[in-house]
Amino acid sequence: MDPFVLMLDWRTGALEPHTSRTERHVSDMQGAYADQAALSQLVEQGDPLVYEVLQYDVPEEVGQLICCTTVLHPGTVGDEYFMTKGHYHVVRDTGEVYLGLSGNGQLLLMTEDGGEAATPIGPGTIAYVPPCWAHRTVNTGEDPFVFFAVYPGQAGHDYGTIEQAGFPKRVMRTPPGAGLQ
Ligand code: S6P
Ligand code: ZN
Repeated sequence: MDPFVLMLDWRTGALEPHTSRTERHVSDMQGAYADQAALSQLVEQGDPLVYEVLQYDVPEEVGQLICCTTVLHPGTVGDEYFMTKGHYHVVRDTGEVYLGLSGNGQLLLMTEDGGEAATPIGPGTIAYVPPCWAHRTVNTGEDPFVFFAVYPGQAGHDYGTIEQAGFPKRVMRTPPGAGLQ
Protein backbone atom coordinates (compact mmCIF):
# COMPACT_ATOMS: atom_id res chain seq x y z
CA MET A 1 0.00 0.00 0.00
CA ASP A 2 1.46 3.36 -1.00
CA PRO A 3 0.98 6.54 1.04
CA PHE A 4 -2.02 8.62 -0.03
CA VAL A 5 -3.90 11.76 0.86
CA LEU A 6 -7.63 12.42 1.02
CA MET A 7 -9.47 15.72 1.03
CA LEU A 8 -12.19 16.22 3.60
CA ASP A 9 -14.83 18.94 3.51
CA TRP A 10 -15.42 19.65 7.19
CA ARG A 11 -18.88 21.08 6.61
CA THR A 12 -20.42 18.45 4.34
CA GLY A 13 -18.28 15.41 5.21
CA ALA A 14 -17.39 14.92 1.53
CA LEU A 15 -14.30 12.69 1.33
CA GLU A 16 -12.43 12.66 -1.97
CA PRO A 17 -11.55 10.26 -3.26
CA HIS A 18 -13.70 7.60 -1.62
CA THR A 19 -14.06 3.98 -2.72
CA SER A 20 -17.38 3.16 -1.09
CA ARG A 21 -20.57 5.00 -0.20
CA THR A 22 -23.14 3.26 1.99
CA GLU A 23 -26.67 4.64 2.32
CA ARG A 24 -29.03 3.71 5.13
CA HIS A 25 -32.67 4.60 4.62
CA VAL A 26 -35.47 4.29 7.16
CA SER A 27 -36.39 0.90 5.63
CA ASP A 28 -32.89 -0.36 6.49
CA MET A 29 -33.55 0.36 10.16
CA GLN A 30 -36.38 -2.15 10.83
CA GLY A 31 -36.60 -2.92 14.53
CA ALA A 32 -34.18 -0.20 15.60
CA TYR A 33 -36.73 2.43 16.63
CA ALA A 34 -39.31 2.15 19.38
CA ASP A 35 -42.20 3.33 17.18
CA GLN A 36 -42.61 0.67 14.48
CA ALA A 37 -45.80 2.29 13.14
CA ALA A 38 -43.99 5.61 12.61
CA LEU A 39 -41.20 3.77 10.81
CA SER A 40 -43.66 2.05 8.44
CA GLN A 41 -45.37 5.37 7.75
CA LEU A 42 -42.04 7.05 6.88
CA VAL A 43 -41.17 4.16 4.53
CA GLU A 44 -44.49 4.64 2.74
CA GLN A 45 -43.93 8.40 2.56
CA GLY A 46 -40.73 8.07 0.54
CA ASP A 47 -38.29 6.16 2.76
CA PRO A 48 -35.94 9.06 3.60
CA LEU A 49 -32.19 8.75 3.83
CA VAL A 50 -31.07 8.52 7.47
CA TYR A 51 -27.30 8.46 6.98
CA GLU A 52 -24.50 7.83 4.53
CA VAL A 53 -20.93 6.67 5.05
CA LEU A 54 -18.09 7.59 2.70
CA GLN A 55 -15.00 5.45 3.08
CA TYR A 56 -11.59 5.01 1.54
CA ASP A 57 -11.00 1.27 1.59
CA VAL A 58 -7.64 -0.20 2.50
CA PRO A 59 -6.91 -3.91 3.06
CA GLU A 60 -8.89 -5.24 6.05
CA GLU A 61 -5.71 -6.32 7.79
CA VAL A 62 -3.88 -5.78 11.06
CA GLY A 63 -1.77 -2.63 10.80
CA GLN A 64 -4.08 -0.83 8.37
CA LEU A 65 -6.32 2.09 9.39
CA ILE A 66 -9.66 2.77 7.71
CA CYS A 67 -10.81 6.40 7.28
CA CYS A 68 -14.45 7.32 6.75
CA THR A 69 -17.00 10.07 7.23
CA THR A 70 -20.61 9.73 8.32
CA VAL A 71 -23.35 12.22 7.45
CA LEU A 72 -26.29 11.56 9.77
CA HIS A 73 -29.29 13.57 8.62
CA PRO A 74 -31.68 15.39 10.95
CA GLY A 75 -35.05 13.83 11.61
CA THR A 76 -37.05 11.54 13.84
CA VAL A 77 -38.94 8.27 13.69
CA GLY A 78 -41.86 9.12 15.93
CA ASP A 79 -40.09 11.14 18.62
CA GLU A 80 -36.82 9.23 18.39
CA TYR A 81 -33.96 11.03 16.71
CA PHE A 82 -32.36 9.59 13.57
CA MET A 83 -29.43 7.34 14.56
CA THR A 84 -27.00 4.84 13.12
CA LYS A 85 -27.58 1.09 13.42
CA GLY A 86 -24.72 0.83 15.90
CA HIS A 87 -22.27 -2.06 16.12
CA TYR A 88 -19.57 -3.89 17.98
CA HIS A 89 -16.43 -4.57 16.05
CA VAL A 90 -16.23 -8.27 15.10
CA VAL A 91 -12.69 -8.25 16.45
CA ARG A 92 -13.70 -6.94 19.85
CA ASP A 93 -10.32 -5.63 20.97
CA THR A 94 -10.21 -2.87 18.37
CA GLY A 95 -10.97 0.75 19.25
CA GLU A 96 -11.92 3.74 17.15
CA VAL A 97 -11.53 7.54 17.14
CA TYR A 98 -14.36 9.89 16.17
CA LEU A 99 -13.84 13.56 15.29
CA GLY A 100 -16.92 15.80 15.16
CA LEU A 101 -16.95 18.07 12.08
CA SER A 102 -20.32 19.80 11.92
CA GLY A 103 -23.75 19.58 13.52
CA ASN A 104 -24.40 18.06 16.90
CA GLY A 105 -25.18 14.64 18.24
CA GLN A 106 -24.66 12.03 20.89
CA LEU A 107 -22.36 9.02 20.90
CA LEU A 108 -23.90 6.11 22.82
CA LEU A 109 -21.62 3.34 24.03
CA MET A 110 -22.11 0.04 25.80
CA THR A 111 -20.28 -3.17 26.64
CA GLU A 112 -21.49 -6.76 26.74
CA ASP A 113 -21.03 -6.88 30.51
CA GLY A 114 -23.36 -3.95 31.24
CA GLY A 115 -21.13 -0.90 30.81
CA GLU A 116 -22.89 2.23 29.53
CA ALA A 117 -21.67 5.66 28.46
CA ALA A 118 -22.82 8.60 26.36
CA THR A 119 -21.07 11.76 25.23
CA PRO A 120 -22.13 14.77 23.16
CA ILE A 121 -20.16 15.36 19.96
CA GLY A 122 -19.93 18.66 18.12
CA PRO A 123 -17.39 20.33 15.83
CA GLY A 124 -13.90 19.65 17.17
CA THR A 125 -14.86 16.94 19.67
CA ILE A 126 -12.57 13.92 19.61
CA ALA A 127 -14.26 10.87 21.14
CA TYR A 128 -12.31 7.73 21.92
CA VAL A 129 -14.15 4.42 21.59
CA PRO A 130 -12.17 1.85 23.57
CA PRO A 131 -11.92 -1.79 22.49
CA CYS A 132 -15.05 -3.89 23.26
CA TRP A 133 -17.46 -0.92 23.34
CA ALA A 134 -20.41 -0.92 20.94
CA HIS A 135 -21.10 2.51 19.46
CA ARG A 136 -24.08 4.31 17.94
CA THR A 137 -24.47 7.99 17.00
CA VAL A 138 -27.66 10.06 17.20
CA ASN A 139 -28.38 13.39 15.49
CA THR A 140 -29.95 15.61 18.16
CA GLY A 141 -29.80 18.80 16.06
CA GLU A 142 -31.57 20.36 13.12
CA ASP A 143 -28.62 20.15 10.72
CA PRO A 144 -26.69 17.17 9.37
CA PHE A 145 -24.40 15.68 12.03
CA VAL A 146 -21.06 15.01 10.35
CA PHE A 147 -18.08 13.18 11.82
CA PHE A 148 -14.87 11.50 10.73
CA ALA A 149 -13.75 8.13 12.09
CA VAL A 150 -10.58 6.04 11.99
CA TYR A 151 -10.54 2.37 12.97
CA PRO A 152 -8.29 -0.68 12.55
CA GLY A 153 -8.46 -2.51 9.23
CA GLN A 154 -9.26 -5.89 10.75
CA ALA A 155 -12.10 -4.63 12.98
CA GLY A 156 -15.18 -5.72 10.98
CA HIS A 157 -18.76 -4.81 11.97
CA ASP A 158 -21.09 -6.91 14.12
CA TYR A 159 -24.61 -5.48 13.68
CA GLY A 160 -26.48 -8.63 14.73
CA THR A 161 -25.74 -8.31 18.44
CA ILE A 162 -27.24 -4.80 18.49
CA GLU A 163 -30.25 -5.89 16.41
CA GLN A 164 -30.97 -8.52 19.07
CA ALA A 165 -30.22 -6.52 22.22
CA GLY A 166 -30.53 -2.84 21.26
CA PHE A 167 -28.92 -0.07 23.29
CA PRO A 168 -30.02 0.58 26.87
CA LYS A 169 -30.97 4.21 26.17
CA ARG A 170 -33.07 5.85 23.46
CA VAL A 171 -32.63 9.53 22.59
CA MET A 172 -36.00 11.18 22.12
CA ARG A 173 -36.99 14.74 21.28
CA THR A 174 -39.45 16.44 23.57
CA PRO A 175 -42.75 16.16 21.67
CA PRO A 176 -44.02 19.57 20.46
CA GLY A 177 -46.28 21.06 23.13
CA ALA A 178 -45.11 18.73 25.90
CA GLY A 179 -44.84 20.48 29.24
CA LEU A 180 -46.98 23.44 28.12
CA GLN A 181 -50.07 24.20 30.16
C1 S6P B 1 -17.05 2.32 11.62
C2 S6P B 1 -17.53 3.57 12.31
C3 S6P B 1 -18.53 4.43 11.52
C4 S6P B 1 -19.90 3.77 11.32
C5 S6P B 1 -20.89 4.74 10.71
C6 S6P B 1 -22.27 4.13 10.50
O1 S6P B 1 -16.43 1.44 12.50
O2 S6P B 1 -18.00 3.31 13.61
O3 S6P B 1 -17.98 4.74 10.29
O4 S6P B 1 -19.80 2.62 10.53
O5 S6P B 1 -21.02 5.86 11.53
O6 S6P B 1 -22.72 3.46 11.63
P1 S6P B 1 -23.11 1.92 11.55
O7 S6P B 1 -23.38 1.53 12.97
O8 S6P B 1 -24.27 1.77 10.66
O9 S6P B 1 -21.89 1.21 11.00
ZN1 ZN C 1 -16.98 1.20 14.61
